[in-house]
Amino acid sequence: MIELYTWTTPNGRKVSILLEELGLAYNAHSINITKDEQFADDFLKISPNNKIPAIVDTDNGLTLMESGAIMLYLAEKTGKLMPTDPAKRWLATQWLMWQMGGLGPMAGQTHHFVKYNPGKSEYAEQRYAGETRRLYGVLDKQLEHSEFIAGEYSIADIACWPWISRFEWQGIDVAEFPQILRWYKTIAARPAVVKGYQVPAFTTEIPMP
Ligand SMILES: N[C@@H](CCC(=O)N[C@@H](CS)C(=O)NCC(=O)O)C(=O)O
Repeated sequence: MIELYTWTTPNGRKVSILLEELGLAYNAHSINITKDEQFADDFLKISPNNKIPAIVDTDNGLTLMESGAIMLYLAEKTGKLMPTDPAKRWLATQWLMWQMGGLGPMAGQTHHFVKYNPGKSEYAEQRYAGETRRLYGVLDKQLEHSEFIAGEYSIADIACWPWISRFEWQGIDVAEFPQILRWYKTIAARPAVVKGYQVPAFTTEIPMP
């Protein structure tokens, strides 16, 4: 059984969507980061960086933070959603790292400055919104050649998709990125994505461009 500690954010949804796709049994525990629950002592034992998501695998007692590490772990545990062909496997790993080091942090800063603190720093708003837009262009180009990011549907897609689902917060018109639009809608229609999006609580329907 997987104990998932999460909140309704892109990083949290990456893991709940993956768990739904894998069909693994799990319990979702709310860590409400708007009420500082991520700083509670009990949670820090699981997630020393005081951020969601984190998991405990009760099959073996393993505790993990960092969504990218959690995704790799769950894919390896089940042998699913990570290509077995070495070249494709590394392609999926490359794009997972691209999400972890690029799309997630840049889009996250765009949310911070553009959505939640508009007018505080014009430089930061332009810097992060511009970088997020550039990353959309990079992803759109990758999707020109294949249906999914690494050819077949994988954890790379599941890592990126919840960040793209915040396109409204990022001031992005997804129609400007036709390959992302196609890819986004295909993934949004998957039953596991529809279900995993609403963990640990219903917020809104999946935004549709
Ligand atoms: N690199 C981490 C980032 C996790 C992260 O930034 N989580 C946010 C929510 S999406 C959080 O818990 N924020 C609470 C805080 O910063 O205090 C991961 O991918 O798991």
